[in-house]
Amino acid sequence: SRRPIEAPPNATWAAPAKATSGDPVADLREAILGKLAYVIGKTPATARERDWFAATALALRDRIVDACMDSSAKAIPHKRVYYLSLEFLIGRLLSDAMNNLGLVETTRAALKDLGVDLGDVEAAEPDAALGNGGLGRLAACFMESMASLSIPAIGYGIRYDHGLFKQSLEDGWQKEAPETWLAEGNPWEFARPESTYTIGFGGHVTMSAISEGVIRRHWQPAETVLAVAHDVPVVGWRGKHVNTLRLWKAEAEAPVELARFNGGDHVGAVSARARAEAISRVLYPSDSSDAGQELRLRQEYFFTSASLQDLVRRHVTERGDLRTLPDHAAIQLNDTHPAIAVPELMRLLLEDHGLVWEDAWHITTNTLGYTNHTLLPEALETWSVELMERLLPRHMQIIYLINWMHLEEQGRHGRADAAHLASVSLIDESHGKRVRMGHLAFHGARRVNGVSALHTDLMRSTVFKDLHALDTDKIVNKTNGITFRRWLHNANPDLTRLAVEAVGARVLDDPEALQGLADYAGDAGFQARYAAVRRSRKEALARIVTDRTGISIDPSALFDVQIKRIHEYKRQLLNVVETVALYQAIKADPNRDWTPRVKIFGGKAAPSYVQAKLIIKLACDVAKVVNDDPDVAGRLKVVFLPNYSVSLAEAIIPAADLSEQISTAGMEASGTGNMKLALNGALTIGTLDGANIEIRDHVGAENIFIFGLDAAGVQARAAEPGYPAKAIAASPRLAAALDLIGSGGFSPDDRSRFRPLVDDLRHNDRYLLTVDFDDYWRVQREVDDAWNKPKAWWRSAILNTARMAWFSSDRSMREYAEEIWRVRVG
Ligand code: B1H
Repeated sequence: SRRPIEAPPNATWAAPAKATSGDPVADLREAILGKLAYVIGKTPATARERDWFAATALALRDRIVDACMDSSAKAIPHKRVYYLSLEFLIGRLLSDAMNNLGLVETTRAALKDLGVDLGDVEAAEPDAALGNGGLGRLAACFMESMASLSIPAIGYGIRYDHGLFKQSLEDGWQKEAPETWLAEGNPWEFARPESTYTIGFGGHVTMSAISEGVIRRHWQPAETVLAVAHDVPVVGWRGKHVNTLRLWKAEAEAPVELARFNGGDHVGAVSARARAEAISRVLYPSDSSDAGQELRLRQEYFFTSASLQDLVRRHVTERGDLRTLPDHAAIQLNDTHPAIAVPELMRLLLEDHGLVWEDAWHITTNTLGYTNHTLLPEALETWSVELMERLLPRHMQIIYLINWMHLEEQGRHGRADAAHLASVSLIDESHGKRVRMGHLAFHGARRVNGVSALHTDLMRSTVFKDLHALDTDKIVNKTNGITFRRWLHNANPDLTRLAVEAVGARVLDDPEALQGLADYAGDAGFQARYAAVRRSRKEALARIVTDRTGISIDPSALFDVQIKRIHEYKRQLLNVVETVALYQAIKADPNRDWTPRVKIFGGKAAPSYVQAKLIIKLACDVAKVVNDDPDVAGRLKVVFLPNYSVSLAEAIIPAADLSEQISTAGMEASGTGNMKLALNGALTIGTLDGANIEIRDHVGAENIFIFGLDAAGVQARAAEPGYPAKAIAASPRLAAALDLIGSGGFSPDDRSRFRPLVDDLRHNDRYLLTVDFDDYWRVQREVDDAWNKPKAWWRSAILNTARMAWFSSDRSMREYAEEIWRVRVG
């Protein structure tokens, strides 16, 4: 059933450049065999699935290179987008590459000739998990969309040896193990040692007078590290355009200090190497929280400096004069992680290229764009001035100078009052001196964007209020999107085939064609086929669940899914408490016609996030009790699927009936899982937060389940003292569920285990779980009733698929291209 969709044949599309036999299957088969023998060094008899994967990837990479040579043979593009991101959560690339090259069926047949199953080969590809969650996955979707829209772009990031940790559950407790995606190499990448840059750290700044009154400053770093480029080609839809994801690997200038080695210090001789290579060793596993350590700042500066040096060099080679950089380059900062780009670009222009300050500042502020992804105070990056002075002394000087001019400017506009200056200053002096990276990026960028309409409004009215007032055109909204090639065509080929049959193959090129499905929403025959697709995906997921957890689930039950990083603001705990209340209700009234449900959770907690790990443990402990209780058998099951990842998401999303998007209003900047689930026809139960609001506007209020306080309501209620106690007192159902959890009802081996969670809800409840609980319960029961009216349910599901077209990341990228980057599409 993973028979993907082949787009209509196109004569010039993905044709191999080399001499061919005229039989595409035979050509690809021979190419794969050639890679297996001459690159991998194996025969079909000795090859493992992983070897077949590598051989297949290498054969397809050749086709991408052919397409690439075609597109780069074209003239130098007028303008390029440079997307700087500390994270690219790519997942697997094989099905993306095959699908975009139109070679899914060809590859399947070629492998079949060799006695190999394509599905097994796909499963042998490790996920490239170079990101934590939504922010990193967004960068991956944007890269795919830019390639598909033929927007010339280079993504810049870090080639982490170890991506996001592997999660296992030991008796319900999260355990982390290192992720090792590169253990057997990466067949997609090209190492480019000729593109290596030197990155400095520490040291001091010297001055020289170049003429009377003109002083130049020069940074003399104490330590240098090399950044070596590794390129992964990103092929767009129908193989028409190929972009590059350039990931930097850190290497030492001298791999061994021979003098030390010869002196007998064999370990010390390689210690500088270990220190250098540590920079690209491992992804920080924090999502929506500030990592804060020195190594993190080293990572941020390392990849930002390498990327800017690379693009400046390219510009000088192609155009000669750096003054035209804004005409030919748009640099997008994915959150503040690359915000050091502001002083670094200034430094390169001033020191390496001899420009004067005014020109350098003009170039910088007309080239950079900054995307904000969160307003949570604990996630807003700041770096202590002390650390910055030690690690990046020249940058700290430049930041001080930028800030001095910025604050002077306020004075000229009659805004020299201390409160205003403190609010717009790039330096926070309220608890030690710290550089506000959000303010720095804001001030250094031509455009600043939020990632959903609500989030952008909140940027204007809260964190960036005073900066916004200085230039009300600077903040723009760019609601997130997802690439339909991965999240519909590849993840759900059966649903895609159904859509193609209903509205035509045009839907593969233009998601707006999905709107045509609305005509079939009430059609009994179409509903039956749509439901059958869902059923088959649920059966497949049920097998995965049994495989990985030993729990058996019934595919005819409602699959209620919450998959995302574990975070208090995302309120997995609200879902678990509701599960407990439902469990109690079923036990109290077992003969009612309860709607059978399977609650499915997936997600990782940051390793140091104690509360989040306890929430996972609670979900697992509740699962154990509920799944073993014959009183609720056939009506309620609870599953926590370990090691949630992009590839697991691809299996879960097509099988979901209900999508949980229940964050405290105002706290989830956008969400993108919400879009993937709704596109695949899961109905959303959610708050008026992030992009949920726009999803409601598109799918229609009658096709989504909205509950709880809105962002304004949250602000107002959070200001009322004692709100949790009041809410609990007003809700016997909530009180009973909390009592059972808090008294050890799910942890007989340690009755006080969950007291910290329950006590926090009773006395603190920063995320207003207690306040939203009753409304959540009420709407969940509406979901139960709706599930029992299948005609209306499937109508809503089909309308969700039909009306999610706008959430394609192609739309997002077109908007960025027009309004931020001013670059031509196509
Ligand atoms: C998002 C992050 C994030 N917002 C810090 N912020 C990180 C912050 O390693 N760190 O320190 C890592 C990630 N991630 C997410 O971005 C938002 O929470 C989502 O709502 C949004 O959909 C996504 C993409 O815009």
